[in-house]
Amino acid sequence: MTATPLTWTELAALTDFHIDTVNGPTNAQARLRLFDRPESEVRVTLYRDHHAWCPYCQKVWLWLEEKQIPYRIEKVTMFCYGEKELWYKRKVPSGMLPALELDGRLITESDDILLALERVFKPLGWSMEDPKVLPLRRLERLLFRAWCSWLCRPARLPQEKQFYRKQFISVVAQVEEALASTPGPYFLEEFSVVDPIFTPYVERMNASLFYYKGYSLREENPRLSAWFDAMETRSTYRGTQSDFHTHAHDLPPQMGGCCENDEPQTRINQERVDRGPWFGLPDVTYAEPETSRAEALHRVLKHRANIIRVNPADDRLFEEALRCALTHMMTGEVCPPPPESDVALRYLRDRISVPRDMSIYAAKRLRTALEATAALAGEGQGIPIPVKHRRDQDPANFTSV
Ligand SMILES: N[C@@H](CCC(=O)N[C@@H](CS)C(=O)NCC(=O)O)C(=O)O
Repeated sequence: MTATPLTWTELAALTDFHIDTVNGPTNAQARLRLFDRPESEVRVTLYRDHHAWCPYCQKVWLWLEEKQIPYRIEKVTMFCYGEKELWYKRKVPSGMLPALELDGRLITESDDILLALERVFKPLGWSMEDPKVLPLRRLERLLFRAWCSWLCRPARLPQEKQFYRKQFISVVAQVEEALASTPGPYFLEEFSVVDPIFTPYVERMNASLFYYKGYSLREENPRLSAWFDAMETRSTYRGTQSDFHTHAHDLPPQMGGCCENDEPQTRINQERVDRGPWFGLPDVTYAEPETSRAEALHRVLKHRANIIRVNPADDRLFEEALRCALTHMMTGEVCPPPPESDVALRYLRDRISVPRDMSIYAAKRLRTALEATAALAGEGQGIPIPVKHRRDQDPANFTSV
């Protein structure tokens, strides 16, 4: 059945999605986290990036959420997507993130931040300096360097290509061994600081190697797979978790470029991450929450004026096309968009950022609806996503209006 697009008022009536950003589950929108304690108990301010792309910020963010330490969040722009705020450059002249204030004392460097936090609020399981933790921290850095080499170093000779791949896989084997050495799914006997230390880059490795190398870290390594599954049982991780599309396109400017190989599997994976279907990708395995469509709709409604304004298409054309996509997402009915709105719909499809905008399943629902609706208008793709910078994601366009 084909439908005419619902009005904004009719759409708004289809969602009652709400989360308590302050006391509810971990979420990317919060500016204050209290965990049901009085605001007077806040001793910590975390400075992290607007888009939740910075891996070192994610590590500290997860630690604070796991320990339920009341804290404030101040968001800062990364060089790759906009102008660094002057007030932040005065505080941290290098502009580097994360930074944290603890009782008014400024600390930079994520490891120093965690050390300072655990001195005041007690360790998360084991101390960063515990003899059990130190070798695992070194292993994480070893894995990080092997990943950087494989992902970012242009390999021309066939031996070079194999060398970086093999080097990475041999470090992954050590990670598998470390995970196998304890009875549970985590790095130590229980969930601990080691898990947030591994999380940010292992998540980015899973996404980037799938997209640029045709290699599925999560599916090819049983212990890491069980570790990801265990992490996904935690609302803290779910609140910070990103998806393949976001990382595949946020990493190139941050890493100085990502080198894709010419394996057929890489092409297949790229097609899937960019054009769907997004359900079933190994970026998430927990069951989809019933609220994912309502969440996606709620988030679009909140930012709809800016979403329409920043889209390169004519505002009226895109406004109607967007209502068609949302109508389809909420009712399942086919809702043909205006002619020539395919490019505009795909422009938005390619710029949903997880978890900044919405959670992973909400984003899959929205991408799916945008693509299905765009396909009714044509095959035009959106303006390509830049690889040297992401100024197309400048938060100034969303915070100043
Ligand atoms: N060793 C530092 C590394 C921090 C770092 O590299 N931060 C990057 C983001 S991931 C940064 O702030 N770059 C400046 C920018 O992108 O604006 C730490 O552990 O905190």
